[in-house]
Amino acid sequence: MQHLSLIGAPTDVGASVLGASMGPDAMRIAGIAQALRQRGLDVEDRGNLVGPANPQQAAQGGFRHLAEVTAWNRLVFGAVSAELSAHRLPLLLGGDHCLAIGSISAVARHCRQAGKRLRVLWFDAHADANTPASSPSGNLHGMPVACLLGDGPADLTSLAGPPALQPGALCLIGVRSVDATEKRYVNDRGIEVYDMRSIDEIGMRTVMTQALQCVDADTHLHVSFDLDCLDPDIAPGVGTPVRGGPTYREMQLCMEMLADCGALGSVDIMELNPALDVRNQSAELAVDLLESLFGKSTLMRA
Ligand code: 4U7
Ligand code: MN
Ligand code: MN
Ligand code: MN
Repeated sequence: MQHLSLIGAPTDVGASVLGASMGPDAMRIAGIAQALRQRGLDVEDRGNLVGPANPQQAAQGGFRHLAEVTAWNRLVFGAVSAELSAHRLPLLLGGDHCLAIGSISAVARHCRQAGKRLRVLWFDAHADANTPASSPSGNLHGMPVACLLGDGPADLTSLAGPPALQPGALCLIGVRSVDATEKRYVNDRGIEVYDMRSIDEIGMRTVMTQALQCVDADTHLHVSFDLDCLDPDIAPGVGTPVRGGPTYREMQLCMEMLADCGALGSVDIMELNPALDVRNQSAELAVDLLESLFGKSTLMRA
């Protein structure tokens, strides 16, 4: 039996649009724990972390709310580390995407200790690869990729000691809104990217086959899922929607292929904003996709 722990991180300190702080409870209301238990998983809901409030201040020195973002990421780092040590799969319920710094830093340290190779698939409409120098907004939810690669404020880049990720460990999927400086950042480092054009051209099946090519029995696969990756027609409940994302069927296939690879070790499900949602449909979609990620398929397969 697979053991899974839900960790709620109810904050929007890394974003400018308020409301992602309500994401964890909206996913609970959509029945996340029950749905995963029905998949035969042992699910513990650890409740919500308690961190600093959103001070809603302007950027200082290139960042907004660096102290609060750091405090929240330390909490996430501790909570994710505890679950990994207990051999449980941490499922982080966001909260804005800056919190992936804490969760992936914890996963990276765990992989170093366990001698596992880390592979991170980052599903997002955005590249999240701004640095304080390049960020147009100062919002830290636009910087986690750079922070995890070691480019950002020391408080956030050194949570796990050395930088959490090497560029080759990372793969961005679903990208369609990238700032010019981010484009250069991602290309200069040779980061693997499947943007919407590549999904259009080669299809989600080939994208996922290639993205999972290096995954083997010694790999810990981390999925960091920003719900704005999905087309806003099906997932309107996000703070930074961008039209032209993957369809329901494309994302189902993607989740089923991830389930089949058998290497899933940790998950972030981020940026759900119930204040912008329509009758909780984006939360329900998130739960539906998670069911597929944890092995629900239409028919029995050999
Ligand atoms: B999310 C943005 F400028 N790039 O840095 C920025 F377009 O976690 C958006 O993917 C960031 O939702 C979006 O502020 C962050 C902007
Ligand atoms: Mn995004
Ligand atoms: Mn993001
Ligand atoms: Mn967003």
